[in-house]
Amino acid sequence: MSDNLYDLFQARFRQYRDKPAFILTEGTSWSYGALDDLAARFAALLGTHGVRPGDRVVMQVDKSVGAVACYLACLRVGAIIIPLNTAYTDAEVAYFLEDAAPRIFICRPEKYADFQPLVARLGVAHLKILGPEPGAHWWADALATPPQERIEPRSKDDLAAILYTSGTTGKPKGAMLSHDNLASNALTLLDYWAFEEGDVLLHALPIFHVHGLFVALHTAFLNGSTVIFLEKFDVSLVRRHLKKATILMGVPTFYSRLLDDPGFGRADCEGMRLFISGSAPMTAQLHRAFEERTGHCILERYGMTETGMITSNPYDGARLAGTVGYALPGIAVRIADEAGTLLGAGETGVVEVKGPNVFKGYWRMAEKTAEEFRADGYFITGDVGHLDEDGRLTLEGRAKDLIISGGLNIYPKEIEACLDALPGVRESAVIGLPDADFGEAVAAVIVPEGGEELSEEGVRAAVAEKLARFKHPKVYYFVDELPRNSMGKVQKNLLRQRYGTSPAA
Ligand code: MCA
Ligand code: AMP
Repeated sequence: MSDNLYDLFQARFRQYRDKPAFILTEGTSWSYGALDDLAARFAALLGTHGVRPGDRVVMQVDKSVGAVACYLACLRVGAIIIPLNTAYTDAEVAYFLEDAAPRIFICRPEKYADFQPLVARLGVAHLKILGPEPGAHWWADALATPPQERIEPRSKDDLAAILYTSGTTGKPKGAMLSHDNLASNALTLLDYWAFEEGDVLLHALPIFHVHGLFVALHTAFLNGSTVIFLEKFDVSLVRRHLKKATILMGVPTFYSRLLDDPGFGRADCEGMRLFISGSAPMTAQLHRAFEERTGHCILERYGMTETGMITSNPYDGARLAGTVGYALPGIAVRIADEAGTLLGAGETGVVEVKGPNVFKGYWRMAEKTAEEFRADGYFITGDVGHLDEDGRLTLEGRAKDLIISGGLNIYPKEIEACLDALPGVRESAVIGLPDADFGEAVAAVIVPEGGEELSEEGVRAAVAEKLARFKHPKVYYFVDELPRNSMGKVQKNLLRQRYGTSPAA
């Protein structure tokens, strides 16, 4: 018996052959049968390009049905998909290609020429182009290739995907996710969130992260649900399509932006069954304001790239603002102090998790992997919180130096390394400041070299070459020195206090 995740999908795709899998904004639709066929054609194409089970396929492309089909094709042939954020700069992409050593890199049409020399230098066998339209490049090649029906047998622990997450060291780590990691989490959520016949998912998330690619699409596929597939989140687009949907999954910024539109309200949500939020903390205030305006109580859940979804508020039962609910069935959650001593109900510590959802380690980083697991197999999340007597989890902060902006993780260390390398910068500290739209916004505090004239414009331009736009500091402060404790460690809490209420932030 094979444990290939695609076998699970295909059973549903065949059952719902003629039903729309995707409806695009301009009205085009793709049936489940057509999606299965397209995935089989891309699978054949991967095969003719020498992709074998275990090979990596890196993809940095815009959101499209073709991109989803490429992902599904990788599952079919047992290749490991590595989706990359389209915001990553060429310098960032170079790191991922070098680390992942893929057989194929699939890029956007406009980036082909830029990537050719890089791919040649790194020895990546093929550079392919995938645009959002079916008629060209790799997508057209797939349509011209006879489908390959075979689905490569996989065992539970075989890898399906590697998703890069940055780290406190500043060096991105590839979280290795197996077929069973993905399948077990999707089946659990399908049941826990009570997916039902007739559910329609409004999909406005990017498809290069766990939230948009796995949580949202996998549950929809396993339910045979139609997905209204938006290019990106946009308030008016969402409002236009919400009336035809029953489920929306989003980051808190989606919900605060909807509320910022005074016209948004109950009438938009008439057919809706469920609003789900995650990837970043949702304030209790936002949760309540949404319920007051729409009559819908958002279901908040908590997860990580390394683990998929860990806890969720209940579908039936109290969805409490400011809490992330209970450990999902089959998943164990506990709280421990930094030394690993277990803490009791009500005591605050680091969240640890164990279960079939937990990843297989970081790609080619055995030491780093070992550091983040306890001897009894629990993964140390780095999130700080407490459990109630009845097992409900409330998150209170993070032990890791991490900023979450609009649902995207940003590690200060990576930006500090970039700033510190600039001429004229003696040192820097990067912090997250409260932001009404993104939850947190990146701020950089820079100490220039003595006597140097440092222009903010120059620093911004230099950063733009190296780092993806969402990581760019929204605000810069230039100071003579950074506050340090007696151990010499920069006191970021003091910086957050000092600048947290600044009008510039
Ligand atoms: C865009 N910008 C951002 C962000 N997004 N800056 C900081 N944080 C961001 N998240 C930049 C843009 O480059 C632009 O820069 C400026 O901010 C304003 O862009 P805007 O048009 O407002 O942004 P947008 O294109 O509307 O995007 C905002 C967004 C998007 C819709 C919130 O970031 C988004 O879809 N976020 C979801 C991310 C996600 O899927 N996270 C799940 C991770 P400039 O003005 O300089 O041009 S998975 C996960 O966390 C775990 C598993 C979990 O639990 O789910
Ligand atoms: P990522 O590495 O992108 O998978 O982000 C995972 C991190 O997002 C977690 O470690 C948490 O810090 C955060 N996160 C996810 N969901 C929630 C939530 N509902 N509330 C607070 N933080 C969350």
